[in-house]
Amino acid sequence: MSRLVVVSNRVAPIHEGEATAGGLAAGVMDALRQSGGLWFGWSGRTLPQSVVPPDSLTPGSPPAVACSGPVTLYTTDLTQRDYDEYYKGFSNSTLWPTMHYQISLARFEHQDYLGYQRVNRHFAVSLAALLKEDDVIWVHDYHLMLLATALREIGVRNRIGFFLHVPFPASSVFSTIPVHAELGRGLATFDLIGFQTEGDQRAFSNYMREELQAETCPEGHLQLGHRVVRTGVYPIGVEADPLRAEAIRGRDDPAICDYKGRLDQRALIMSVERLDYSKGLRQRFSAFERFLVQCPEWRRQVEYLQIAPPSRSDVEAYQTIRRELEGEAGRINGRFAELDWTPLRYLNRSFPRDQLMPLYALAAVGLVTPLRDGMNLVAKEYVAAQDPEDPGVLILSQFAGAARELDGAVRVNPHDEAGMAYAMKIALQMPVAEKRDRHASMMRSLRTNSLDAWRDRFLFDLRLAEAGLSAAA
Ligand code: GDG
Repeated sequence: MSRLVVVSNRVAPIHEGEATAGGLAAGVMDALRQSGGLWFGWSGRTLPQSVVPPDSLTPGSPPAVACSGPVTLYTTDLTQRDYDEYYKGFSNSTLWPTMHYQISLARFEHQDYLGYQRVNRHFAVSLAALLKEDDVIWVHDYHLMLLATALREIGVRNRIGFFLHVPFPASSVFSTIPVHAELGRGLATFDLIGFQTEGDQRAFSNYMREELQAETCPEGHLQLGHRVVRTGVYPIGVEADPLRAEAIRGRDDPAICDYKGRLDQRALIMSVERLDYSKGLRQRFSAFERFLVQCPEWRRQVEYLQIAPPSRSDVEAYQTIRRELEGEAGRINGRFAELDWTPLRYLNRSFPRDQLMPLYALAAVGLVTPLRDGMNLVAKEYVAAQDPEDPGVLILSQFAGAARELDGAVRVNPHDEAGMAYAMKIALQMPVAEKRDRHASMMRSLRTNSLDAWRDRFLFDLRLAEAGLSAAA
């Protein structure tokens, strides 16, 4: 079997149990541990410009190596300028907001795009030095849309697949990016492009037809010039049984026992995510406030725990949302708290995974209400961690990719604060028999769309795809 080579912006922390607050790292590391292989990405270090050759291309420079069981990690450094232009600039200030329909937050600077092209080329050159002839290359996410083009330009002939973890937006939204056509053609250079949902796949096909004049071939693939562009839907999953086992093990953790004692029979509503404007925290805080106003009988009976580790904190939009949430949390607690009750516990830090799972299991309600989300692994982890005999209720945004599969969730529109407040009431009052039915149905879907299934189905299709050796027209 050919070796698997995974490429993503960052590689996960090497040691098991180290907190990673990102879905890609969690999913890819678990998937790679099973199959073994090589994982290449940025080390997280930035070097001052002065120690790096002028355009930061360092062909042949050996990247650092580390091993974690069957997974070998190779990393490369970036310069401060690479970081500012490629990562903070084009990836996280142009692409991320646009892919999540937040075009009013998107900023485009041509210089940033040049940095994005440069780092994609830098990744290609460093990676090429590590490749064997029959390696299968699996590239992850929006930071690396130009990587296949860059690899083909330097003569790499291996199969190259791409998986987009975030949504692919409507054509009219994606085309607001001034260089959208180069990105579209860059994506079309991969031998297989994987999406989280059929909606994302459809949006991409529409974009390719409307903006790049691609055509649909009789077999259903897209044709762009002479290239056949293959796409597929591969919803990322979780491994349910280990998560439940972790939830059970963690029940005896002193911190968890202590917290359970302090909850004192109150129902726990819980949310976890990176502090990101796409996750709908502001709307959720307002919905919780509405719930407390409209259901005074639940005051003192409930606590809302929001875990939100800071993310991308040097991007302005993230500083703004953080300030707003701190203000809102203080205001809501100021309005409703009693001497012996704080309604909203807002924690700006990450938790080790072995504490997160028992906390999920403790929560009567898992509140997952992103404005847009490629999939949302927290929703799936919450379901997996529950006791099947007495499960909690998942409240889930209709705009999370996971909503396609998790039909037992109470579905909400995250822009409808009154609707979310009502959903909290319904969830807290739900009879146990209904909770069990809903949970069982969601567990069936978790088992069908497991993490292993995600990896195996993508790689099966990629191995079948022919390596297209020319760049897209
Ligand atoms: C992207 C897409 C897609 C969070 N806080 C802590 C912590 N986490 C872990 C969660 C979960 C992961 O991070 C978050 O994954 P999500 O899927 O919810 O969201 P993104 O980070 O935005 O991920 C997303 C995903 O990629 C995979 O394709 O689903 O749509 O945006 O695993 O548990 N983990 C620990 N401490 C924390 O405080 N240990």
